Amino acid sequence: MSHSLDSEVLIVGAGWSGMYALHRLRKLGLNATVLEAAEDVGGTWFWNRYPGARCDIESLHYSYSFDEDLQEEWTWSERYAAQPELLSYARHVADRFDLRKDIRFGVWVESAEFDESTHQWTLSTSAGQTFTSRFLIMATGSLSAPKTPDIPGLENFRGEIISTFDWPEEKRDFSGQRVAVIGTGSSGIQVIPELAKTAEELFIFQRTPSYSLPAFNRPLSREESEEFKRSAAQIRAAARDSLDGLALENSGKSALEISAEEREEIFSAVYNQGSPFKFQGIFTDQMFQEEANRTAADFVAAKIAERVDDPDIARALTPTSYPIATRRLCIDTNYYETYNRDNVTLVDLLSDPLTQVTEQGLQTEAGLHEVDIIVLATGFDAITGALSRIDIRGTGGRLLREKWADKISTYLGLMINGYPNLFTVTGPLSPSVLSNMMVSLEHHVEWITDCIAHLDQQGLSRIEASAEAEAEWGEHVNEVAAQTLFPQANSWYMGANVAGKSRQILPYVGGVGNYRRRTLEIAADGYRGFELQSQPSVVIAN
Ligand code: FAD
Ligand code: N01
Repeated sequence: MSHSLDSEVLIVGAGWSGMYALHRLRKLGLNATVLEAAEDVGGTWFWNRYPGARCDIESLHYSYSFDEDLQEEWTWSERYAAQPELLSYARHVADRFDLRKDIRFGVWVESAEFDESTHQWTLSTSAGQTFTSRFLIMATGSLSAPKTPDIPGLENFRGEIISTFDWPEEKRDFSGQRVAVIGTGSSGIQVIPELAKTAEELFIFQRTPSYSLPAFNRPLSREESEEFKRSAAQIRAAARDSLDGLALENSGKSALEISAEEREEIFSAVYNQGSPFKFQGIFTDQMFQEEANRTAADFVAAKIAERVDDPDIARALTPTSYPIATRRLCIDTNYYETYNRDNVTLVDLLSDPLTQVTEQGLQTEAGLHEVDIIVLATGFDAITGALSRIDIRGTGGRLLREKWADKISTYLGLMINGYPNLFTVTGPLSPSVLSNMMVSLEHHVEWITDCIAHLDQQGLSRIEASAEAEAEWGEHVNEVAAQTLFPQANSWYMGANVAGKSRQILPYVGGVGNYRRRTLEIAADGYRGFELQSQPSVVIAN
């Protein structure tokens, strides 16, 4: 029996992951099509256009490494690039590798169904189109499904509601406006100082405070860029072999086995470099030992107190309910200083809870805050949300979100038992968001595309993670996390920010280098833990 297919491989998403997957599949001689909801490439950097949006990993490192010419010809203007520059880079990559001709934009994938008799996936879109392929790569992003905040009465608000995730494309002027921001995670922390510059009044509704370090962002000099490019091969290799996809030094010391003076000196030096990843790992025991972690938390708390004039506001801005960096350590430009402005008010929802949104504004127990605009910086259904909101049906027609209702499980964050031929880029239980994503997603794309090419060469066309391998990987992920402080926080890393979601560690904390070696060994060992089969004959349609 033969079947007609639209593509050998369908890729959902045209962010960094989907773009690179398309490029690499073409190089391997495979036919691929990308389906993307947005009207252009860029993913995260297409959608999150709010003022102040920047990367928190230095641009030089947060860029593709797979093509030396691309690396050579692109020059970043700032240490931490802003969203417009990151989007220009994505567009440049799309043009340079002529990617757009195989990307269908404005296509929202609603469902995906595996046919056991043909070993094919069929995708349906919101416009009623269907696409068929042998392999499906979900490059749908870890932070691309915005959370619907559970705020009573939001629908009654008469003014405008803007989300940081889907910021309007046209430039907005907030002068003369009373603006509320709900949420003080990384997005809130970046947008708040920008809005404060022009808004007549800015009210910040904070439930859980974040720890944030100053970015010390600055223009990048030509010399720095050239120096990076000269050493790029070594830097990139070290990053791939590192804990977090960044070739960062740590002190090699325990925070508790040195004098308070020496500890302070080391913290100060790293703090002044403006690198949150470096700060959180500067001492070997910081993420493992509460007392060691507290030394870092105390150091940052003292900095918050220095940056904020009013001690009561500083206190309210200082986290107390979780170890530092077990929720994302943020990076900012003038965030805490913004609270010293006359037009800015912090509303601490822990002491003055939000009761409802009314037509005029936000009602807390203490009173009504009348505003013209509400900015939602309320976060994402992270890591699994982009997959769970699609009706993905695997063997036996089982919906993926149902499989994941009680426990989120994958094998290596690359494949899921019951969902043959479906690969996830930076999927749950892989290092993903706890790393330089560029390093992690390049590795996943290379692993996945090599796997597809291998199956092709061997005349195989069905691959599925075994239930045993998936269970063992899940146990390993939890065991490694249990040695750290991460499980102590109600974070999105733990799935704790979405009601009803399984509470478990979602990124793999065992390190990028270790993880990479393990996945490569598994592939070299004949894809250990995966079941491979041959298939019915398939004809590719033109
Ligand atoms: P995405 O960029 O999220 O792209 C996924 C794409 O899939 C999107 O374009 C989306 O429209 C599309 N898609 C999803 N579902 C569907 C569907 N059903 N149908 C059709 N299309 C669909 N990481 C870092 O390492 N460093 C940083 O500095 C950093 N900064 C960040 C800043 C912000 C504001 C955010 C939100 C995230 C940041 N991240 C950062 C994480 C960031 O998401 C990744 O670095 C990276 O951009 C992920 O690329 P991706 O291609 O895997 O996913
Ligand atoms: O989302 P978040 P984000 N009522 O989940 C609050 C990356 N990123 O978009 O924790 C009141 O961190 C919520 O409070 P609480 C980065 O990986 C990077 O800011 O639920 N408040 C929290 O304060 C980051 O970690 C950058 O108590 C409500 C906030 O909303 C990830 O994306 C920039 C609420 C959400 O914070 C997500 O960051 C931006 C409610 N009902 C994003 N619901 C860089 O710097 C939620 N909140 C590179």
